[in-house]
Amino acid sequence: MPLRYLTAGESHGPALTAILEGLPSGLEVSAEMIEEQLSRRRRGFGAGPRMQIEQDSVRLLSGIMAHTTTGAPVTISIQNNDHDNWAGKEVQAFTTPRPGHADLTAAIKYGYRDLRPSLERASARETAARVAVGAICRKLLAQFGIEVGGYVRSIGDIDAQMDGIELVERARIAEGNDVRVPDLEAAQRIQERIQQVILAGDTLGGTIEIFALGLPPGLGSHVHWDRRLDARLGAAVLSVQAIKGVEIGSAFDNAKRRGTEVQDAIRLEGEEIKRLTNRAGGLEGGITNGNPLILRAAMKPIATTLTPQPTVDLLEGEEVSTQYERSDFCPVPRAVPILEAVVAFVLADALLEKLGGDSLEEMSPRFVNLRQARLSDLPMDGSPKLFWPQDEK
Ligand code: EPS
Repeated sequence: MPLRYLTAGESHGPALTAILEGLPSGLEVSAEMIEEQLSRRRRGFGAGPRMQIEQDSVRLLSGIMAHTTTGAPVTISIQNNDHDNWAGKEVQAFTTPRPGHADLTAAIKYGYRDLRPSLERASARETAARVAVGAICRKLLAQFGIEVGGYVRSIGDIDAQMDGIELVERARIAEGNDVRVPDLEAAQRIQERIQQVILAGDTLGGTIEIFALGLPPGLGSHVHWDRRLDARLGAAVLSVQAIKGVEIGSAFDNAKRRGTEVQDAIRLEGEEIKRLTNRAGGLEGGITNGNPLILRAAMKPIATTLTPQPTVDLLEGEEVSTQYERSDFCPVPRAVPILEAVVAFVLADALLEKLGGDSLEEMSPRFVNLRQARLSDLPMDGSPKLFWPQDEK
């Protein structure tokens, strides 16, 4: 893995920190471009009150000199403004785990005597650090003409209708409304539905579509499980809080059809090898094929509901109802930039793996010379071969 990152920080602690290591030198990075992505993450109908408190101002503490990466690890620090409301205050014991949250499982694992440490680190506040990391990865990808975008496909039982709308256009329309839905009629109904659910003291999940354009063919690998790009993308997407499902291309619909109905036929246009459809979502055998990458993620309705749910008070040892912890009601629109960020990280990693290079200067000519899906790049010798000679048994 050429590129890696770590995040640290508690939801109500002083700050979040991310360290991104493995970037080439020569990439221009600014706190402002990271803050731009962070402000996208704060915006979305169905967010909780905390988003009005957080400003997400970024400090870049290492790895950047004269606004340019040096190749050394980049440290990003994001202050938690809400920390001032917690610092020095006694916090009530929290002993009633929410079903569906890490409250109980993390306490079983780590032996906490109060459940707060579970939620402090499991909290989706942490995703601010990932969006910051992703902002830098996006910048790296953009140097090679690669763009990552996304939008909400459905919330609750309401689906957006977007047939015939190009991916970039979907993302543009989605960014223009507070639920990030590329269908304005559905967006309106979704806002109303979220409002109803908030009033009912409940939460809503949904599905999100992420795409990447401009990817060269040949990223990832078929040779081993942990090199397959679909596996790496799947792991990254499933690592995001409340994401419980992932699909590459039309995987679940393909699973209902016959083999001859779902493949993307290989055709020639001059010497260019073209695909007429993209049901595979841009990946074949764990490797990019040059078509747009398309993946979908399912986000569950989050566990923190105003309406009490059945649980156990671990202090009293009796069945009780959950107590409300301040939270979001429908974080699905806000998850779009988060998923874009984790996908951008995996793609930047795969690109660096392909190109090598410690500097952008080294990477650029290598990118231009990458093998493409065209006949002249794929000479075949046409002769028979003895792949497993008898004497080598
Ligand atoms: C979260 C609960 C809420 C959210 C938080 C994630 O925190 P609080 O209880 O402090 O209001 O606001 O998300 C963020 C702070 C953020 O930046 O996204 C949770 O339980 O995951």
